[in-house]
Parts: sequence; structure tokens; C-alpha cells
Amino acid sequence: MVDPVADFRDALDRVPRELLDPDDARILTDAMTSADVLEKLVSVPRSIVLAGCTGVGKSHLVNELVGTSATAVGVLRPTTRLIVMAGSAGPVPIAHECDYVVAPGAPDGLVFVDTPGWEIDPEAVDAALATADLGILVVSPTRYGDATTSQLWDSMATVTKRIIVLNRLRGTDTERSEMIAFVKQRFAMTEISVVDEHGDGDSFVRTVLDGVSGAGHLDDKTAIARRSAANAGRHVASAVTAAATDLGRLDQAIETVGVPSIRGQRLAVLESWLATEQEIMANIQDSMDTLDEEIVDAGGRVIAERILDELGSWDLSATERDLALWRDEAAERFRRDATFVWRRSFTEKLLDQTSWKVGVNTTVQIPRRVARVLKANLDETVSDVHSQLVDLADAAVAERIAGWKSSVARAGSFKPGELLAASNALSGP
Ligand SMILES: Nc1nc2c(ncn2[C@@H]2O[C@H](COP(=O)(O)OP(=O)(O)OP(=O)(O)O)[C@@H](O)[C@H]2O)c(=O)[nH]1
Ligand SMILES: [Mg+2]
Repeated sequence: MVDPVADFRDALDRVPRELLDPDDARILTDAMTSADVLEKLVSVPRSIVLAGCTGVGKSHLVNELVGTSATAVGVLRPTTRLIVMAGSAGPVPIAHECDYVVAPGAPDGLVFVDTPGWEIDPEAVDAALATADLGILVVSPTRYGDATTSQLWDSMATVTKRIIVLNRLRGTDTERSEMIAFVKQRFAMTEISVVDEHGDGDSFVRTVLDGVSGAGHLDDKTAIARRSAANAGRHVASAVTAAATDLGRLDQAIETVGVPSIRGQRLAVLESWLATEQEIMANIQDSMDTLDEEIVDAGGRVIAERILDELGSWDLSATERDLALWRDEAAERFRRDATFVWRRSFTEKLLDQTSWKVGVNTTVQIPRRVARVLKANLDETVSDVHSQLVDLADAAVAERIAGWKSSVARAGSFKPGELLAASNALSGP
């Protein structure tokens, strides 16, 4: 089933916020709130409350409306002593004790409310009328002219829409016409609904259903919420469309900046592991910052900066882990070289005492024989180490670029036309 509100909400959820300036982002938030309110409004059934003096046939008419015997009809007065709601859409919140009867065949989205006689329990009737989208005053040929009925009609003035039904009309055609005229005159109405004592209530049911469509205060609220939500949606769609050019420029910028080569940079292998690691990390971070700045500059700043905010700061933990692995590997290599010529136990101790880059640390005494072997391997190792570090740094930068690209692609994949269509579907023709 097509649900314009759900479609609209769905389209709003997909709007890439980074394409919106703060004002437009607020409008998007407002549109989402309106959609949520709408979802609640359309799920509340509209209520049709029947009120009148005892014995005029309220319960009988409620049963006609819902198509089943939902509320007791009786000869003993008063019959109805409690508010009875009947319908297929669930109850409405009435601030009074009441029953709810499920009537599966009842018209969609409506709840019909049977009330006790007004003269019996005015409080209950008022509580029910307070929720009414349509109030129906039920009168009968014997009960229409009394003061109680007039009072009730007056008290129904606050209901969004009220109609009168003359129930149990009987007699000759002339008598009927006269009766209808009396009732119209009494309530200063040009139109009333009439139910014959022995006819079926079809025309009454039609009148009520026609009467309730577009009558309720919920309909008004819903219409306003729909319009304002749809306007907000259209505005956001046009803001996203306007941002498409900027997004295109940013996409180009990322391509142009490309992966800046760290290969040309000198990545130092220092005396201690800690110093080396810090240097490398600072270097990679620096490359990342430079890359971000270049993209933001070339990409036209505004949207680029918002996407950068979303990307957040670069997570260096993976690089750190790779570096730690590589360090262990390098240390192992030195260890192997050292064991060639020296007792293993001594070598281990030596490696612990000296810096990780054994052999170049001149502050630690290293037996000459060990130093000779290590030194012979050092240049090769350092150059090997250097190229591995460059690979690590390059991989980190490439991943950053991939982050940029996927953010831009995600933002660019949103189709403002879909939001526009959903907004138009929401506000209706
Ligand atoms: N033939 C016929 N009988 C009706 C009609 N409407 C009501 N009645 C009868 O009138 C009597 C009273 O009807 P109810 O529907 O119980 O009246 P009510 O207004 O709900 O009365 P309370 O619950 O006491 O307030 C019952 O015996 C119904 O069968 C009608 O349109 N045609
Ligand atoms: Mg009743």
C-alpha cells in the first residue's frame, strides 16, 4: 500500500546533511518532526459521537453505522450507562470511563461513540464530545422540542462539525414533512438527516460518512502538517540540487589531489624505537592533514569542510599496529644476525639494553665483534625499513582518500527528485 507519509519520511532520512547549510539542516529537522507528527495524526481514528436524550435511538444508530450489534439497544430506560466506542481502527482517548468494542466491518479510520442519555450523564457526554470530529445530535419525533435537547445542541457548538438526525420518523407523508419542518425550525437548520422508523439506515450512514470526511479537527491539523512538511521537503530538495555543483567540484578535487607521494619524503629511522615511531606517526598525520587541506581548498571549502567533519580525524591505530609488527620483524632480523657470532643469551640482553636499532647507538658499549656484524647489515636494513615505512604511510593516505571518495559518492547518490516527488505526493493535488 502506498503510504505517502512513510515515503516522505524515508526520503528525508536519506538526505545527506553535509550538503545542507545550517538553516537548511534545521528545515530538514523540522520536516522530519512534521512527518513524525503526521504519522501519529493519521493513525488516530476520527471520532463520531452520537448524543441525545435517552431512548431516541443512539445505540440503534451506532449499530447501523458499524454494521453489527456493538452496543446494547433496549426498551428499559436508560439502556446505555457507559460510553461505548465501536470501530475497526482502535479507540480514541476519551477522558471518561468507557468501553471499546471491535467492529471489524466498520468503516476505516473511524470510531463511533455511543453515549448515555444527556439528561442521565452529561459529564460522560461532554467528555465524549470533547474528542469528536463529528457530533451527531439524535432526536426523535417525541423528543426534539424540550429544553434538555436544546441545551445539548448548544453544548455541541464547540465540536468541529455537528449535524442533527431525526430518528424513528413515522406517519403519513404530510405528517413526516411537518415533523421535519418542526425540527429544522427548532434548531434553525436548513438540512437535517432523517431515519425512518421502518426504513433502512443507508442514507443516514452515507450522510455521516460524507459529513465526517474533511470535517474533523484532525483533518485540519493533518492538512496543515502535510502542507508545511511538503514545503519543507521541497525546500530541502532544492537545496540539495543547488549543492550538486559543489559536490561535483569536490569530486574533481579528490581526483586531482590524488595520493600525494610520501615516497619522496625522508622517513627517518631514529636511534630509539619510540622516537622512530613518533616521527613516523607525526609524518603520516602531517600527510593526512595536508591532503585534507588540499582537498578542502580545491573542492570549494563549504561542503568539503562538512564532509571532513563527518570523516573526523584520521584513525592511526591501524598504522600503529602495522608499525609494531614491522618493528618486531626488524628486531628479529638483528637478533638473527647477532646470534651468528655470539651466545644467544648475551645477544638477548644486549638487545634489551641497547636501542632497537642496535649497533648505531654509541652510548651503549657493544662488543666489537657484534657491532661489526650488525653494522654490515645495517645499511641494507635501514633502506629496507625505509621502503616499508613508505608503504605504510602510502596505504594510510590511500585509505583516507577512499574515505573522501565514499563520502562524496554517498552524498552524490541521493536523488533530490525523489524527495521532491515524495513532497508533492504528501501535499496532494
Ligand atoms: N424501528 C425502529 N426502532 C428504533 C429505531 N431507533 C431506535 N429504535 C428502538 O428504540 C428503542 C431505543 O433505542 P436505543 O438505541 O436503545 O436508544 P438510546 O438512545 O440508545 O437509549 P439510551 O441508551 O437509553 O440512551 C429500542 O427499542 C430500539 O429498538 C429505528 O430507527 N427504528
Ligand atoms: Mg443507548
